[in-house]
Amino acid sequence: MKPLLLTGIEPFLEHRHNPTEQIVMELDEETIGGFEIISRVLPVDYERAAEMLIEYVEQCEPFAVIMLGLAANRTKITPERIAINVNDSVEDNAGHAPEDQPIVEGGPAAYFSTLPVKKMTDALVQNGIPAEISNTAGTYLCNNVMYSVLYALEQRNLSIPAGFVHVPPTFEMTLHHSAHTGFPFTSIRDAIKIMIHTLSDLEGHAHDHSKS
Ligand code: PCA
Repeated sequence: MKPLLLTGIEPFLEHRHNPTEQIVMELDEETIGGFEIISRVLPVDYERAAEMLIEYVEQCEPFAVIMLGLAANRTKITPERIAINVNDSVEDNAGHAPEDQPIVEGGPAAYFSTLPVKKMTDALVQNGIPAEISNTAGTYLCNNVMYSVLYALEQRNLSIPAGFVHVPPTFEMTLHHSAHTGFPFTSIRDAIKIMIHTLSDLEGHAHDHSKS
């Protein structure tokens, strides 16, 4: 079966939970849309996250990579269209707070997601889940890992679809942040499954021996 690498991220800043961590662990080793889900959780650490992610890609040679992260101020599921070559943020969990730093010195200004973001968004809306494409993944860790993996895939000449999806906070999280709007956890999890299904009819991959 075709492996699909699904990553979540650990809690950060004032957030005591990161729903993406629980979602990916719940979906680990499940079969969804003909894919075997391989889940990993990334640290909120500029020096380790991208490196770990690229290592996971090399280890499991996935058909596709879907990275998930929390965007606490968003009210929809937002597949990211683009990642930019900048780290500029508040502190990560290790205390790094980069200002205006390139992720890759001399690297391209940006990479487009190679996931079918429009199709994913449309599928969510058709299933009654609020979703829209986002045109900025920010300049914090999520943008960093998305840019880094797309750069690494290009360097290695690998045409593995990869991209990032930000999810809104859950109901439970909004108990502590009344300004935010929460999503039921199960709806976020369903949304991830729906998006994975949209990858089923993408071109076969070298590691897919089950299809001609
Ligand atoms: N969201 C943050 C970092 C970790 C996460 O889940 C971001 O959007 O960069």
